[in-house]
Amino acid sequence: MTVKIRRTITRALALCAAVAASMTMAVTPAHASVQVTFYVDGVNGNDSNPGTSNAPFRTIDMARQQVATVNANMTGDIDVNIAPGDYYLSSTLTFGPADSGTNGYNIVYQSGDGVPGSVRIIGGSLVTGWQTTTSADLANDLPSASVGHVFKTQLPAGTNFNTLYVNDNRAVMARSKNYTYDPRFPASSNQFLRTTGGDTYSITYGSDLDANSIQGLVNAQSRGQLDAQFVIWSGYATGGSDWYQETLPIGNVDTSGKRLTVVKDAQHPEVNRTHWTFSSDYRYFVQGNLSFLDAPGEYYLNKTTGWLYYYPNASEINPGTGAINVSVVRPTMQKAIYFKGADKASLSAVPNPTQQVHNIVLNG
Ligand SMILES: [Ca+2]
Repeated sequence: MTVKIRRTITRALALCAAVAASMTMAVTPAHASVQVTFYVDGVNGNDSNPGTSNAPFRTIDMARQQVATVNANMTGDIDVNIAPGDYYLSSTLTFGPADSGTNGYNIVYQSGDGVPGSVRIIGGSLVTGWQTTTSADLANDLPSASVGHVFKTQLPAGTNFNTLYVNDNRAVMARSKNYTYDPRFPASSNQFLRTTGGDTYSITYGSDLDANSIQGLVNAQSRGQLDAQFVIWSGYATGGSDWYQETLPIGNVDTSGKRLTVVKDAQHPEVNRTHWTFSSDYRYFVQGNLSFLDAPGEYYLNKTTGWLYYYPNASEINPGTGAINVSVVRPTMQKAIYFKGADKASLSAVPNPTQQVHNIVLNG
């Protein structure tokens, strides 16, 4: 029966379902009597509702708050049935000691339909408002061949994230050379550039870094919007050590010396200082500049202006309207769910169980 149900869920959810199923087996005790059940429905609910099946809450956090008003002396489990769907959090869902079960009973947060993976709690927000790029974007260093193919949308200025999810997969930060994937050699088959020299804080580039990419870096620097990085296989200069890679923010572009220098902190010279001294023939690529955005699957976020650019694959375009047709999620927090007990009085103090988080079950 379980297998049959799972076939109805999408491939993207399969991993979540598998993880949730294993969690369920590991942590769910024999179900005790139920003291009360609250209901959450992210579409039809309202946080001013009482949280009944006919009048559910909208958010999981409101259910958490209500649970904390009735869990002081529990007479059975408290269930929170969450309707299937995506729950985009506006802030980290945090459980403290006061959210714990008491008298040995559990607070059980579970998918309302009992199908593992049908409820997805997402620490990000949907990106909408896409528009096509035009020749006007050439002034922002969009490559001319990408005009019209790349879409863009305005996020709040100062928005800062380092990964983007498109249809549940991580998109590629715009880079040069372009990303290629070979399952036989997932790291070493990537296209790369080669350094011509360097030291512990910088590398020098050769003619394999194209003029358009260099110009894009220079322009970003002159605008005060340089947020690119170089990613370097720093273990050995030639071959080997594909597992050893560093991503270093570029603080200065010097075209006369053909040098990319990392962001340095005078008070903390260890920051961004590589473990090895760079020299010639190190493999690397650069990422994080609009001038690098020339391949489907790449994105670029200008962290100063908040403009986000994405180059969709052909399958991500509505053939009838030409509009972009993807689910894009940007991370908005580092932690989606957080179980936070009180700090101990000192490192050697014995933990106080009443100040720990306990008897909370996430089921499915
Ligand atoms: Ca590229």
